[in-house]
Amino acid sequence: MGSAGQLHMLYTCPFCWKVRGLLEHLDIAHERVQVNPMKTKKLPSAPEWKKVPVWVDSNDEVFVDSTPIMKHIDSVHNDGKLWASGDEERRDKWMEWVDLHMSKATIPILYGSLGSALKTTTRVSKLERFGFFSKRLYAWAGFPIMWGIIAKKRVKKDGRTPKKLWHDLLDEFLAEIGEKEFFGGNTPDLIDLAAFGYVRSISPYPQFSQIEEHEAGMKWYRAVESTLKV
Ligand SMILES: N[C@@H](CCC(=O)N[C@@H](CS)C(=O)NCC(=O)O)C(=O)O
Repeated sequence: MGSAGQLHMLYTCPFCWKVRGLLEHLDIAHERVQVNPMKTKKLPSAPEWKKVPVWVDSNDEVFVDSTPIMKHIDSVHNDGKLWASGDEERRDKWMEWVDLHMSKATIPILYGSLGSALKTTTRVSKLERFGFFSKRLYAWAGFPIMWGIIAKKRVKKDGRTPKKLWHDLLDEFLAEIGEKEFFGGNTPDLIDLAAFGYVRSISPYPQFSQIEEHEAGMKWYRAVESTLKV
């Protein structure tokens, strides 16, 4: 089977993890282009859109923004079955909830304390395809910026520890799932895969153990993971 398209991505970007999970769940052959974090101006969607993920399909058509990309891939390659729902109001509300709350919770857990910010930036500088100089620049300049400027403000504003924040989010999400195994019922749908992508984006870091302590959350997470064809 030929490639369905190219995913232009950063390895550590949570929005890219959302799309990657979907592609793996549907077992869609594709190419991954790991971009240099300092060169998002060179993306096929630039200059209008300088963010990853960017999806370029086999006809060279360009799609941007992770949730619209997921809906597009599901509709073209899966008859829209993961987005179809008997209760569109519930679906739309929770997709918005996932994108609003889970996306904001990744920075606090990764960069919210001096120690974790240092661990994360060291790991990011190894995982991403930086250039020779930008790798070194990021490794020492990235962490005070992420920790001192961005993460500290967010943690303070929220008031909870990053771990408590994640456990609360998982509680809320699982309460909505109720007795079923997934948000989508007996099988994951696009909401499960989006939420899964945000959680999975923490998995390359030692801080993931704080999320692993949420037993019910991990049960759901591992269940979604077991549907991926990787
Ligand atoms: N709403 C977008 C957000 C994407 C996003 O913010 N990506 C970050 C990386 S995690 C990025 O590319 N930032 C580069 C920039 O803003 O110049 C999505 O869901 O795809």
